[in-house]
Order: sequence, then structure tokens, then C-alpha cells
Amino acid sequence: MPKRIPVVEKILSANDRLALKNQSRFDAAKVFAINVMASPGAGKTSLIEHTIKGLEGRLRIGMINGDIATSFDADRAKAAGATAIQINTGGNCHLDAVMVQLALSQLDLGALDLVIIENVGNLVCPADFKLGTHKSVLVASIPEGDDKPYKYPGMYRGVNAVVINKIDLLPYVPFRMDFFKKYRSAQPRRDPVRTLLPDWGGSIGLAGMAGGAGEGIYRVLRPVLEPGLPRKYVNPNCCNCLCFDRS
Ligand SMILES: Nc1nc2c(ncn2[C@@H]2O[C@H](COP(=O)(O)OP(=O)(O)OP(=O)(O)O)[C@@H](O)[C@H]2O)c(=O)[nH]1
Ligand SMILES: [Mg+2]
Repeated sequence: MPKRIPVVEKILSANDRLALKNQSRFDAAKVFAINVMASPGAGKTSLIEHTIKGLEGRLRIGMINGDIATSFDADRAKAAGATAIQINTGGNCHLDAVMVQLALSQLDLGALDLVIIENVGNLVCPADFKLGTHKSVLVASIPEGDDKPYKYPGMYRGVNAVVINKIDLLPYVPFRMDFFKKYRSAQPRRDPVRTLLPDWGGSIGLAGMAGGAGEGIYRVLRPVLEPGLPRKYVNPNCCNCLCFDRS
């Protein structure tokens, strides 16, 4: 009887291999990296901007922005206080590991603690291309509608957190929060995703964030990111913030 030999080797795509190299570069520099994805206009840059402002003086932040054209978003990140690199994809609907590798050659990782990558606004392709980040975040926004997790399951599968943005528009737009959140039980495999509803210190939406109470991604994602962080990134002396122990 012929013997069956299981093939256990995982064949990585060229992109995945490069993504691993990118991650090694982040790790070597003790830099934590996040990939922020969303549909166009969901509020990626706004969230990142306010994160940068909220963490001023505490974490050194680099931003890599992917857009089809313009440097508007990188300019916003720079104005907020980050080192920012713009990647124009020239029509591509997503960032890939090669583009991030090129951006990394222009960033001094030794001078950074956190790199936030803003992917191209799109709910389809970015899901298929690993970049080498440690965590990925999906920004969903109320005006997009509550059915998006069902219509774009690939995007919602595998991200580490979903941030629901523009909640100040809830009174004006039909949006069934329960229905939105139930997408997880409709997925074939339940990933450890947390759905987070940012309440920026009393006032909702960006107004509260701009008031200084919120710290953008950092504050929203801390419960998600911190348990998953490699120990080397966590400073045990820092109880109320995500600190990076670079020693
Ligand atoms: N009402 C409201 N508007 C918001 C909120 N967050 C962002 N916006 C607005 O939504 C628009 C798009 O925000 P951006 O942060 O540029 O969105 P983005 O996802 O980076 O957009 P692209 O990079 O073009 O895909 C801007 O006019 C923001 O001011 C929010 O919480 N509430
Ligand atoms: Mg943007």
C-alpha cells in the first residue's frame, strides 16, 4: 500500500517572505508596527493624526502612508509631529511588502518606537498583502453602513482590532450596532478580534479626540495590543501606557 507523506512545508509567496524581512527589521530596531486599513474616507488619517498628537513626547512615531496619488495624508502626519513617508502606488489598490521595504529604507528606525502604516483606502485588496507589521487594525465608520463586515469578510477576517469611527453620526444614519458586531459569529472561524467603540472622553467622534482626551489608536487599541506584545516592547514600570522598552 502506498505511503502518504504529509507536506508540512508552508510555501510562502514572495510577498510574504519580504513581509517577514520587514518584520525582522522592525524587531531588530525594537519598533512596533501597525497596519491601518479601511475604506476611503473612513477616518484612518484622522485617527492616526490624533494618535500622533496624543502620544507627543512619549513615543517617537513614524507614519508610512499609501495612496494612489498626492501626499496629503503624509503631510497631515508630519504636521501632527510624526516622521512621515508617502508612497504613491500609481494606481495599485493596496500596499505590499516591497513598497514598505522601500519606505523603510528612508526611515531611521533607530529613532522611532512606533510605525503606523496607513494602507490605501479599500476594503478588498489590502487584506491579501502582508506588510510585516505586528498588528493590523480596521477602521469602520458609521456612514459606510452596518453590512460591510458581511460584504467584505476578507477584510474583517484576520485583523487584530476593529475601530468603529464617526460614532457622532449615529443619530443621523441608520446603523444597527448589534447587527454589525454579530458578523463575528457569522465567520467560519472566530478570530480573536475585538470590536472597539472609541468614546473620546465624553464627547464622541473626532471632537473629543481633538480635545486632548483621546490618544487615537494607542488608547483604543491598548487592551488589544498590550497582551499580544512581545515582552521586550513592554515596560513594566509604565502602568498606564504602552511603553517601549528599548534598553
Ligand atoms: N463626523 C465625523 N467625521 C470624521 C470623523 N473622523 C474623520 N472624519 C472626517 O472624515 C473625512 C475623512 O477622514 P480621513 O481621516 O481623511 O479618512 P481616511 O480614511 O484617511 O481617507 P482616505 O485616506 O482618503 O482613504 C474627513 O473629512 C474627516 O474630517 C468622525 O469621527 N466623525
Ligand atoms: Mg487617509
